[in-house]
Amino acid sequence: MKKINTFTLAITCIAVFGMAACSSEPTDMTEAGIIPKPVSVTSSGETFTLSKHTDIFPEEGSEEAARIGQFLADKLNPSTGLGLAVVSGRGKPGRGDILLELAGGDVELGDEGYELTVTARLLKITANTPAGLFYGIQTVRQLLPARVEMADKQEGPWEIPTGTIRDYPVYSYRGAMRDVARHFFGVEDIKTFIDQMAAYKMNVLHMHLSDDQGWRIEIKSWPDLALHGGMTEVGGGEGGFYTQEQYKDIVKYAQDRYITVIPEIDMPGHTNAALASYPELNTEGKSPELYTGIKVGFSTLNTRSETTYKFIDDVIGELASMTPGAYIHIGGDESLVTKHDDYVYFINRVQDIVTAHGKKVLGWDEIALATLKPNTVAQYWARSENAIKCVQQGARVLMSPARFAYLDMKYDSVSTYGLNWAGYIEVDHGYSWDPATLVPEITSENIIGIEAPLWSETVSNLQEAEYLLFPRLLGFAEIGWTPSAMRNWDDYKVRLAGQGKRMKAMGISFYPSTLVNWDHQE
Ligand code: TNX
Repeated sequence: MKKINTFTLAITCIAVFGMAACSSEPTDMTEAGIIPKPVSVTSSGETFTLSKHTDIFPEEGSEEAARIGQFLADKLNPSTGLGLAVVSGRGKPGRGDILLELAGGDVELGDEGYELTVTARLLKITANTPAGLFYGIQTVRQLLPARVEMADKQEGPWEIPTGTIRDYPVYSYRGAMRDVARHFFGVEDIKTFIDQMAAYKMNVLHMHLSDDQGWRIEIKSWPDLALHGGMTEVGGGEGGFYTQEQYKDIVKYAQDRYITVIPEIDMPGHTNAALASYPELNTEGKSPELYTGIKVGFSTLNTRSETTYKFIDDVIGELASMTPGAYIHIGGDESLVTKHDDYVYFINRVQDIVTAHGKKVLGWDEIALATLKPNTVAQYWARSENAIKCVQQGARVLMSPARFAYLDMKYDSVSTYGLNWAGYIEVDHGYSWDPATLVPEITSENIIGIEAPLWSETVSNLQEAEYLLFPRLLGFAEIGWTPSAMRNWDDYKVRLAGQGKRMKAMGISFYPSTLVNWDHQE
């Protein structure tokens, strides 16, 4: 029945207006299938159309709004071919234009929210902050046909259903982690991922920069960390590292997309690459060989040597100077060969070092064994008793429960890549949990947000990584953004199906879970 109606409509359209004016695109904004699901969507049943006359008007006097306007133009121009331009400070928006307004004062929208008002005449995004405008733009992308995401020119029309969206996130920390230590991923791969995160309104990229198998960031005062410690990876490949210039480029690229990079140096365990590079960091004063296997828990820095703390002070100092964000991640997981007292002493001293460099500490949940500073955050991955201990000390928690949020777990027993020590995580399982109720003792006031880590023991290139990342990342983005009362799998799986053609258009090699009725048609 629906098909016949659409067909009849199309015929009528062609007869009355000619092809260009008509299409079967939905004009109901509530059916756009946006991920993360917005807080409220009200449809008004008309259509706004982008044309070659469309201009983008950013808030006058705001360079950042102008930059966001340009970001939108650069996203839409290749596929639409419309040559949208940003027209700072000239004239008034007219029919078919886009307005980016920094208003302030709408308390409900907060620091990251936006209101999108689309009429047949005008598309307007209002926000208190540039970040809010940026997220509004990501929503606009999803209101356009999926082919807008293609890199080359596509056929129009470029229509958007009219209505109003008011939208803001539940959590201020919506993160993903990339392990570039087990297998190295170059700058371009990471930038691609940053763009993908931004499309789904995620705002923190945690970079796991060192582990037993590799040290991936140039440290000028200890050059062999990268030069020697970075020269291999799991399986014995050539590894690699980021020069400080390259790392700063990643940080800036992320910052331009409202994503904060949090660097992690994992210690005192997971340090074989550092130990192999400098004998004086070892308890025995002797360096081990580089390591290319995937065992964990066998290495430790010498926690009772001042050389170790000089080393950490130098490393954290160089990292802090390249880190605009508030946090440095100190790892702290699986230090199985570090004695308990040594571990506690070490974590306490490293917290002081990080604080002295003006940053706050993030660490895996084991750090709860130490005396946490009030602004330290523990990342819950394995043991709820650790996370509870952290909350009891007045610190807060970042939720990354391995059995739901680990992107390196296989989807099922026949998955091509991944591990399964925390179980299989099919797309529905990864989506269907609530950070605020998972551990009864940890409530939303204790939680800064959610992060989904991708450990890279089993993946060594972009396509392999994307197989594990997508489509699950979209679910984690939604858990971080959308109120849990508005989320359920049956509704989500239909929206996710619609994202299939978008991910395809963006060039993402996602895992086509059979739980989702993928909609590849455009
Ligand atoms: C546990 S999660 C680890 C990592 C491994 C991961 C593999 C965590 C803090 N430690 O070293 O890569 O499992 O899933």
